[in-house]
Amino acid sequence: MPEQQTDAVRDAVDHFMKGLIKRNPGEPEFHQAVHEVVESLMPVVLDNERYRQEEILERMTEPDRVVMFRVTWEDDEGRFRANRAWRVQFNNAIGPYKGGLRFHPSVTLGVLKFLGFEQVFKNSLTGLPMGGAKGGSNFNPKGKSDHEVMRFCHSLMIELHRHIGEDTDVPAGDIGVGAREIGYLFGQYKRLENRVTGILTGKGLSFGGSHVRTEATGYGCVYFCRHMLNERGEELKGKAVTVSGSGNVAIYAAQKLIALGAKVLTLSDSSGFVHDPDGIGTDKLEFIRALKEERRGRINEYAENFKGVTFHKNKRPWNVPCDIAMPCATQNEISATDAKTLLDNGVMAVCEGANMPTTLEGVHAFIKAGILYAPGKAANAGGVAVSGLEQSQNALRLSWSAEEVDEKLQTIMKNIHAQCVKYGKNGKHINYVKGANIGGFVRVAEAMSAYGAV
Ligand code: NDP
Ligand code: 2IT
Repeated sequence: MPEQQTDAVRDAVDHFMKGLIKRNPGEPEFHQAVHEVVESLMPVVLDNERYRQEEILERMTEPDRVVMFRVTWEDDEGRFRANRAWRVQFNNAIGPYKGGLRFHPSVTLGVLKFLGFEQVFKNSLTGLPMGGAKGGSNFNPKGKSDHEVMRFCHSLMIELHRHIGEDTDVPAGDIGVGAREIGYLFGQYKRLENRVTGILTGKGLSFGGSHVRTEATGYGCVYFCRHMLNERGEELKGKAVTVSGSGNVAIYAAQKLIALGAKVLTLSDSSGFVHDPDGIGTDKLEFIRALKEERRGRINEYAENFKGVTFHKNKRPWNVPCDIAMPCATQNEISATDAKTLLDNGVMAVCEGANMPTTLEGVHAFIKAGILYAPGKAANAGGVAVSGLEQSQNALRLSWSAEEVDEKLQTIMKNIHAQCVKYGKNGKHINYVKGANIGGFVRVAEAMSAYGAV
């Protein structure tokens, strides 16, 4: 059974959270991300005089720097439009800032702070020299033409280029930012700085991108899931899996699940989910990949094109009975009720491709039930890990083969799993949340401590 929090730990967490909420009002996602981490770290900090004296938790929850700026661009009708953009440079104790850019109307400073904070721990877990950051804009790419997206990206980079650099801060993609956007952003940086250098990752293969970066988050998540199952003497083959999302992470998670013999029952987008009781096969997945990567369609077209498939409007896939759930869309997509439904239906593993897809109540329910539950900062670290490998290849001015990169990705996911086991094992049970949080924390804390009052 998972261990209980002592009264002293609970009081210290409550006290810490009161201060954090007061200092960061109106940022519920940031509060949630910090709360989950602090629950794991408080016993470690209470036990360590140096960490307390150096206010390590207080410093780690305060971003190093936040840049906020206006992005003005011209739409296809010649109207001027303005959006807000940010770069949250959270912590560079162990390497240059690293983390994606998100373009979505729901983007706020609080959302980017939660993502930047999570990124610090995730990047540390990879073992690579990467600090944590996140950025993005409330720009909505849906319904915009390629030219509009290009003008937006070019305008955004006119400001962002001053704040990034291969040894300073290296952005990448996230929701709404894929190969197309990275191309426009990189081209504008190159023009402004007259330097061709690895200042973004997720680049096209023809201009410094890495093999397997596109697939890395989804593949890495499945590799992590396989390690968790093996820990219990189980295997992926034959398991029924519900996947949410149908973007970069979901598609390549599904592809690897299918390749390893699992049955993928669902995919989703913001309009609802599709349920295919026969399992989504390689051909059917290719249909969805093309539909989504070319930004043409909505997920219900899948149900219209294949027999026996149902579309569930405005619903999430968590009431479909499964062995494994892999949320790969967005934050807080598994509510406390969804978590209960998954548990009632006998789910054995929940492996997060998305960042913070489970509410704190849901996280507590999974941990209490003792199922295999992998938080995003461990399970989805494959994406940023291959971004780190892209930086290495750029610095060396060479390119590794897909096989070489995939092998390195597999090793990194194995090491992250081992760290979760090292710090999260309690008898037969492994608390992957605690394991990931402490595993990610130690390196950053030691580096911050070494620098003195910085
Ligand atoms: P994409 O933009 O490629 O795809 C996002 C998917 O999630 C789409 O299917 C989208 O549906 C759906 N979605 C987005 N917002 C919502 C919402 N509010 N409600 C319901 N569905 C939604 O993004 P990614 O696949 O790159 O990212 C997915 C998740 O994985 C995010 O949490 C991201 O932070 C995380 N992640 C991404 C990494 C990467 O390398 N790309 C690395 C690690 C984590 P629709 O098309 O209708 O908007
Ligand atoms: O959340 C994430 O880890 C990402 N969006 C990828 C970040 C990166 O720099 O590749």
